[in-house]
Amino acid sequence: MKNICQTLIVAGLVLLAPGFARAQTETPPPAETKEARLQWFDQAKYGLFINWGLYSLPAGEWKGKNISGIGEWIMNRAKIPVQEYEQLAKQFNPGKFNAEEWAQLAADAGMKYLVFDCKHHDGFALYRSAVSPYNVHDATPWHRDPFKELQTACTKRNIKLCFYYSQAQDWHEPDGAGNNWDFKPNDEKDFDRYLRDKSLPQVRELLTHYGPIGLIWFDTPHLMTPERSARFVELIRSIQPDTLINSRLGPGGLQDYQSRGDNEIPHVVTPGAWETAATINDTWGYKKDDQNWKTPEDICFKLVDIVSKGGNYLLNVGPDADGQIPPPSQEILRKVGAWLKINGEAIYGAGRTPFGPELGTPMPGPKDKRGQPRFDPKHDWRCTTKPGKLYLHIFNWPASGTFELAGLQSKVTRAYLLAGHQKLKVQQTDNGVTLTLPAGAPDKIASVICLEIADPVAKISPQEINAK
Ligand code: H79
Repeated sequence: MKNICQTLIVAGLVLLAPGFARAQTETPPPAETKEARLQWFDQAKYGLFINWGLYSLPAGEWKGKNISGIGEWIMNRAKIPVQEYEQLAKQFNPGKFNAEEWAQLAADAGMKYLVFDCKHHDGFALYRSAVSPYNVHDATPWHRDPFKELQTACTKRNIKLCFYYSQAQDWHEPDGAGNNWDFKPNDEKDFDRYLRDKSLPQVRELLTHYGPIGLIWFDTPHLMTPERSARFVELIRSIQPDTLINSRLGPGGLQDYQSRGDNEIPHVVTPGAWETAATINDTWGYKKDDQNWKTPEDICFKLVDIVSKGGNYLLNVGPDADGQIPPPSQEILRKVGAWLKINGEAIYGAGRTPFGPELGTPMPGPKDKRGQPRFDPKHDWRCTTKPGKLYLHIFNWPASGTFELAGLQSKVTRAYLLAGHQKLKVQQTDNGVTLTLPAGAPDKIASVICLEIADPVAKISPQEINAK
C-alpha cells in the first residue's frame, strides 16, 4: 500500500510539474522582438501624462513675478538657487491627492497607460528613493509615495503604469546637466559620476519596486552619448526586458519608439511606432494663470488625427500643489472619454488611413520652424482601419446629405454609424462610394461611420493615396 501511495504521489507530482512551474512564474516570458514588446502600445493609442512636482507650488510665479514659459521650468527660468528651491519640499503636502481618483479619471477618459513624472529636470524624486533623500517621501511633511499608490490604483483598472525620468538634466546635482547658475558649465562636469550615483540607480529602483513598467519616458538627452545610452538600455533590459524605451534616451539608435517633438503632430502618415506628447493647455506643470484649455472637440480631433497617421497620443495634465487635477482638465478628459465609449472600436488597435488627401495639401515654399515641409491641413474627416473595416470620422458633417469617398475600389458590404448602428445607404461607382447621411450630425464632436469591405485591406485608386 505504501508503495502504491508513493508511486501515485510521485506520478501526480510529475503530472503537475509543468502547470506548477507555470504558476510560479507570474509574468509571461519576455517578448523576443521589438514588435512583440510594442503590441500593447499599438493597441493602447491614448495615455495620460502627469507632470507634477515641487514646481506645482510656485505655479508660474516667483517672488511676486510671473515667470514666462512652461511651469516646470521655473527653477531654470528664474535661476533659482538650489538652496532656495529645495525649501519648497517643506511645503509640499498635497491634501487632495488621491491616486484612485487620478487612475479613475484616466479610465473614464479611455486612456490605457499613465506616465508619471518620477523626476523632472529639477531633480526632485516623486517616489520614495533610497538613492537620494531629495524625494517626496523623505523631504516633505507628507511622507507618502504617490508612485506606489498609483501602481495599486492603475493595476486595479488595467492601466499600464509608466514613468517619466529626466536622465540627463538634473538641476539639483552639481554634475547633472543643465544647472549653470549654481554649478560649473556642462562641459566641466563629471557627468558619468552623476549617472553612476543617481540617474542609473534611480532608474533601477523604479524598475524594481513598482511592478511591471509599461514604458520609460526619457527626455532632453544633454551630454548623452551612445555609450551612456547603452548603460541605460542594458540596465533596463536586465530588470524588465519588456519595458519600452522612448527615443529621447540619447544617441545610440532608436530604442523602441519615436517620441515626436513636444506638441508636434506629423502632417502625414508616418511609419514605425511613434507618440505625440502634448499639453491640454500651454504648460506641462501646473501654472495658475494658464487657463488656455483646448476644447474636447480639439482633443478628440487630435486623437483621431494621430491614430489615422499611425501614432499614439500622450495627453498631459498638471495637478496643482494640493494634488488636484484642475477641474477644467477633468471635464475635457471625461467628455472625450464619453466619445470613446461609443467610438473606441475605431481607435484602440486601429490602423493608419489608406487614403491621404483628407489630411491636407503639401505646400511649396520654405520649411516650417520644425524643419518640415509646409502643409495646409484639412479638418473635415479622418480614416482609421481594422481588417475588413474602414472607419470614417466625420468632423465636418456635410450639409449636402451625402459623403463622397473617392478612390475606394473594395466592395462595401455594409455601412453604419457606430452610434446606434444605424444603417446607411451606399452607392458604389468606379470612382468610389457615395453614402447617404442623416440630415444632422449624430455626434457633435465626430460621428463615426463603419464601412465593412470585402477585402481585408482596402483597395484604393493610386491618385487618392497622395500626401504620404
Ligand atoms: O516635461 C515636459 C517639458 O518640461 C519637457 N518635455 C515635456 C514632456 C521639456 N524639456 N525641455 N523642453 C521641454 C524644451 C525646453 C525649451 C526651452 Fe524654454 C526653451 C527651455 C528654455 C528655452 C520654454 C521656454 C521653456 C522655458 C522657456
